[in-house]
Amino acid sequence: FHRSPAKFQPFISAASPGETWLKVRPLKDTDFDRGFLQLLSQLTTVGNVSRTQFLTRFSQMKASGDYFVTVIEDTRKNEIIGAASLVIERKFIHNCSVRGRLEDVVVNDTYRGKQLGKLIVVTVSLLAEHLGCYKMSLDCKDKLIKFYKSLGYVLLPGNSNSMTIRY
Ligand code: 16G
Repeated sequence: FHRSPAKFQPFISAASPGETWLKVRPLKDTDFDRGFLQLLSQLTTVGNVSRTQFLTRFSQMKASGDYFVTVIEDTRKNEIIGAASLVIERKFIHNCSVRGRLEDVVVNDTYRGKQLGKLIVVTVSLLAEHLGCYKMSLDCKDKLIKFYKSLGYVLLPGNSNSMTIRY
């Protein structure tokens, strides 16, 4: 009886991401030199962000205490190959609760098939839960709905239409 090997993906976690040379960890200053911004440019426009601009923005994020940027590093190549951010939004509602937003999820497209997208989204989602978020939300392209559904995210028809105004 032949079964697809894809159904028998090994168990992976942030502590054990499937390959000894992959590391899941928080973003750090030196990731500017590990291609962090080049990775983000696989998601959308990054622009010409200088080292100083990167460091200033990152230190603002850290000072606020509400940004948790998680990355996957390929330690063989000294390169960032995956990233996802949790942004905490403070509320009055739900007993002054906090809401999580999953942002800027990207995995280098040459690392497909290693379940790294799942790994980084699950890692950041667990972090949101751990930090007391009452819900976690995201915006994504149509083609990624299936992926996020497989990780437990749901579309709420009629209830939570995402709307945008661009400047
Ligand atoms: C996607 C991202 C969002 C990112 C945006 C950039 C996820 C879950 N969603 O919606 O975080 O900021 O793309 O696209 O990663 P934009 O440049 O059109 O705003």
